[in-house]
Amino acid sequence: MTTSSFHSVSFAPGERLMLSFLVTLLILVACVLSTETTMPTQNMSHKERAELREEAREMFYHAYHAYMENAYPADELMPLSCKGRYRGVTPSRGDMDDILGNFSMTLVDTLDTLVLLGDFTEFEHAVKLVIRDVQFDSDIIVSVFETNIRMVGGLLSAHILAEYLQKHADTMHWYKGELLEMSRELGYRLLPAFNTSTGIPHARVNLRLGMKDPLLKKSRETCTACAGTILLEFAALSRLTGDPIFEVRAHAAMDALWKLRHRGSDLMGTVLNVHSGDWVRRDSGVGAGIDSYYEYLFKSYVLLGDDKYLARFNRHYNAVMKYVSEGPMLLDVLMHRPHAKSKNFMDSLLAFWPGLQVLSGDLKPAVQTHEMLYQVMQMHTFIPEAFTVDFQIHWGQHPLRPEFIESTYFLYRATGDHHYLQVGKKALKTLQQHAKVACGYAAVNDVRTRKHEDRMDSFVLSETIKYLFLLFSDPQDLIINVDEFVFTTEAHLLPLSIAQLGNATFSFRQSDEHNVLDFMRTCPSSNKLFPEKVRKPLRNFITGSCPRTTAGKRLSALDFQASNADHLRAVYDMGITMVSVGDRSQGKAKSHEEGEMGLQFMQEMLELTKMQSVNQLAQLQAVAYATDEKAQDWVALMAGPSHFSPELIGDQFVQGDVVLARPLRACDEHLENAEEAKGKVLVAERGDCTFVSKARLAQKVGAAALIVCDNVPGSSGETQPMFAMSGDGKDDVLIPVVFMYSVEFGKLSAVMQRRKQPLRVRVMQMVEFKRWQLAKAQRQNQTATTTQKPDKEL
Ligand code: DMJ
Repeated sequence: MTTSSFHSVSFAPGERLMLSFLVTLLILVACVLSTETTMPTQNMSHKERAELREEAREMFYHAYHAYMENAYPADELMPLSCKGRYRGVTPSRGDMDDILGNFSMTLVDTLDTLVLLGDFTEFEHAVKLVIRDVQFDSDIIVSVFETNIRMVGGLLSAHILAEYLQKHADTMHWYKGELLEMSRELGYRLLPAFNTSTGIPHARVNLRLGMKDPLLKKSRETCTACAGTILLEFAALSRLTGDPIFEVRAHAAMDALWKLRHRGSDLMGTVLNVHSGDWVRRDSGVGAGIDSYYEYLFKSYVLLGDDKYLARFNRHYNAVMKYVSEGPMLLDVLMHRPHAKSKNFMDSLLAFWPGLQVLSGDLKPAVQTHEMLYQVMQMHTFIPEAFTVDFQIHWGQHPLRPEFIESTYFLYRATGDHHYLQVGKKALKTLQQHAKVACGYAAVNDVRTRKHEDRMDSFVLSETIKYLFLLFSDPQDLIINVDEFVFTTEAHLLPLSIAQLGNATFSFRQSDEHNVLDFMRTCPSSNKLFPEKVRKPLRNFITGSCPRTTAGKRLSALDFQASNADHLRAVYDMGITMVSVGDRSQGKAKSHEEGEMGLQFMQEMLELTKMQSVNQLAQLQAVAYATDEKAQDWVALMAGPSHFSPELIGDQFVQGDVVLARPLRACDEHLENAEEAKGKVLVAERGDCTFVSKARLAQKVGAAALIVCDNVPGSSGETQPMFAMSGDGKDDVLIPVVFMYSVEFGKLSAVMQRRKQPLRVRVMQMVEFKRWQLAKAQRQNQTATTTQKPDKEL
């Protein structure tokens, strides 16, 4: 995404206002800090930068040709099997496949990158292919959000650029707006999703049947980002076609979302009910589930010049900076209790935030968060999908996402600091070394093992490589002036001049020669904006590879992990003793201050126990089994909960024999041993498809519960934090689903192999298991002389 903040063209009044606003913000911040700036650490020569630009170009063609030659007209390339991924043909990955509509998504998503690369010949060829091959009348349920950002955005941007080339490159004279017609048709196919009582669109729609598909009958939940990332494309669609319906619907959805903010905190949750407007998940951050809602508020203001969106963005922004931002970190809170952190991990999607902060003029926190993310990247090679506040891996996948490179690009454009070129170089070389395969670029299944996945998302071409290419390009290397455009969340280009279009004919205006970069060269010098001063103190923010504990920082109850020895020590120093049977000595605080910290800790613990949904201790699950035939002695293995299945609380448990799914990953439509799985506790291995799709399959075959076991050898709940598996916002899974790391599952598996009979397990809450064991031990002590009664069933 970019705005008019760096070059000036012939601006209309609204645009001029935006330009001056953005520039003023940049100058203000820059002038305040320019007194103590230092020179950048390591400059990059023009030659090296040009070489990297060419390497980014080669990367593009490596991936693009791999897709075109082996996968087109499929939606995606599968880079390991070197073939196309087709919806309904390629084995399903569950709901993850909702992005696929058998409409050649990667090519559509990539069209405008071809223009940025200056490859008009291939662009023209690709546009002809899209017009000839792509059709939308399919009985397929797709994600409204993904179809909008990748397909509608891709078609619109390509249409705009095709007309631009007709005018400025004397080419494509045969083109008569076919892509715009296609985007209009696709827009109409998405519109049924907006027929809700709130005006907030459903998450999914059937391309042919609209909402009449019986599978969509129960549809009611969507994410904030899903509903709030429509306006840029729909406004462009309306203004270019002259049909107001799209823009009207998208504004209504934004208005409805705004009304749902928490009036006290000004924060939004992440999942909501489209009919009632009730929040389903009240976690509030800037990453998964909400990210591009904030982005579209700001960019809607930039593109359309409507002040209300700036005002809304500012309200949310202030709330985020007040409650979510903690130093360079961004940690989810509860929208209605914003002082309570709701997660102890961050997700990689939030890496877009510094880029948005740059555009809104708040450079300092952008530099800080970017620096933190850079260190996470250096520590783990890639930024993992989720990482803890200790910067340990929470979810190790890395699908070659663009967000961090996007922010790097905007920080470079705003500061001119060559540090960001060096960061980009590191990101580029890492992709080359660890993701490049013979047939494109493969996602990384786990950054620890760097094992590849048979997946190359369309955003690799439309965003990741595009932003790398832009980072290493000078404005004169590009055929278009990107500062005349807003980049959508999928990095598609929409011209700022759209603001002036009603039903009028769309036309480009020539840019004048006044260049805001000239101005930035004087005061302040862009080379001296925040280079070392802001970044340097953060260089050691992530210390070594060990989890940080209390050194200088109070351990909060939410961060506390009972399995972490450092945490136990810190808690002991605060005067809190973890009492176990046979050890009833009282803890004594080391010092008065630590005693107070202990009290605060206990208060937080009490607070947390009130909030079952975020209390990790209470959420910890157990897979328990009897060690003897009479079921007298039981042991429990640690397991994690899921966000999408019913929580086992109190004395609830599910009991059944353990059965391994065949195939073990349980990603296909059917299980070979479906009959055997009925009423049992099914085990499926992590990978190939989402947790929730495995759960749906287990439920379909009638399993009583599902255990998902990790696919990373050696992983253990003893050494890494337990997490709750994420779903997709729907609540149709009715059986308990728990996650076991490899070491814990290995123990279970060893017992299974030793037994002649099937192993019977109970899936339950760990706290409840402990309570049960404790009660049993006390009973045994009290009745040592009397006859032991059989253990009471839970
Ligand atoms: C892209 O499709 C878009 O950037 C979206 O807004 C969020 N995620 C992916 C890339 O990570």
